[in-house]
Amino acid sequence: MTVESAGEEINFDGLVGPTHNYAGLSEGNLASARNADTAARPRDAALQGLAKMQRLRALGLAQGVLPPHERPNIAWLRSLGFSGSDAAVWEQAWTSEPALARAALASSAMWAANAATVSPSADCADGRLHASVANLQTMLHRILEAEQTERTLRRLMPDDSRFAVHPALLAHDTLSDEGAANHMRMAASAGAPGVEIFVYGRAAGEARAGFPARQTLEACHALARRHGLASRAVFARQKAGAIDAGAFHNDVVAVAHEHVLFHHQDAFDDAGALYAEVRAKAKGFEPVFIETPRARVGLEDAVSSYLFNSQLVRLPGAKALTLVAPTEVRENNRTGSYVAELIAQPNAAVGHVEYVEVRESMRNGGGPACLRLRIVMTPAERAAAAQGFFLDDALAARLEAWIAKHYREELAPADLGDPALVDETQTALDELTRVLPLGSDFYPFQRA
Ligand code: SUG
Repeated sequence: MTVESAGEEINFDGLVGPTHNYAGLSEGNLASARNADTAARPRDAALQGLAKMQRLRALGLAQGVLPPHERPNIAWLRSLGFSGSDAAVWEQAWTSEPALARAALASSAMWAANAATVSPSADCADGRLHASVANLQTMLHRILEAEQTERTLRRLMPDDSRFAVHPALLAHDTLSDEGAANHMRMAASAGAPGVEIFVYGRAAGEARAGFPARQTLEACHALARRHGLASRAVFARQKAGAIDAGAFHNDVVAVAHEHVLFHHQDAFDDAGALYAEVRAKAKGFEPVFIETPRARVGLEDAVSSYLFNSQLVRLPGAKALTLVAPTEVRENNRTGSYVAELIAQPNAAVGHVEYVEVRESMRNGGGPACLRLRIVMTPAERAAAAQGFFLDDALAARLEAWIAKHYREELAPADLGDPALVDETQTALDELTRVLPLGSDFYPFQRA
């Protein structure tokens, strides 16, 4: 193995927060709308996420974990004029401004694919690993994540000589950015220099009917410039019909790893042009494009099963890639049989499937791939990163005990305004700052 190909992809999953609930906040996300105002199970949700992380570790992959954010977001509610004790702030907000209160409660930071866009050092002009926090400006509840996410990534990657953590782009419609959910990378191996594909739904100023297009071309350009990608960057437009069918992020209809891009026929406006540009820029590998025909799997089945929101990974020593798919794919006859056929082909690029259960997250439109942020690190970068974010059995056991101790079994719509939630979640998060290397001033309530 050459030095430059020694990098390893590490999945950093967002830990589901104690206020996981279904508030129907995301227009264009069909699962979020369908399950609005139903009861959520925060403890199960967090345990399902942790079990998925442990499963990938058991398969031989490196795994990290990112902390939930403080919710309800009391500091933000105070900035809107609510006052008194934290519990009083929450109670007043819930009764007088339910739309704002719901945004302040969302546990959406769990979908770490939206935390940032990450370029491995092998791709970046200055030889550092670059990460740009996403502004998530399309949805009110998500725009609140950027500041805390930046804090997290700086804790994880503290050494400026190796890591460049960029703050979010200005939160404006022109620079709308949803992070790695609209970014794919192809390379001979995870650590080798690659081609980075930025997928956008619209250019700034373009009028669009239908569901919101959350990523602009201008944001993609800015990220590629900041990261110093030069000619490694490729820009592809998402098909409007995919967005309107519920693919609010590209990772609902496409996923790439190493030399393989697996996507739905209706994912991109011009798949042919994308293939040609990737082929022209690919160094040291022959790209493999697996396009799923709409006649075989319609967009509706792709979106409801989350077939493409799978993780594509290479297990140690494996010749072919493995698809880590949600169990909903197996439960749908069309997607289940399609995957069975795909992996049975001779010399299949994707040769194995592992089904994982993340049902609570799926009910809000977050599959296995939404829950993770991929960061390729060289051995030296990994050594320079904060070690306490890497999952091992001891940390998993501590997190499991922490979840069991602090998380409610159920959060029904009628429970959400409960002022006791504030103290409960702050106590839990305060304890978490001693389980993960966050420090005693990580959360806003700790600094108040
Ligand atoms: O932004 N759902 C998230 C799901 C994000 C999935 N991420 C990726 N595709 N990478 C969203 O729409 C729903 C919250 C609610 O309705 O309670 C929500 O925010």
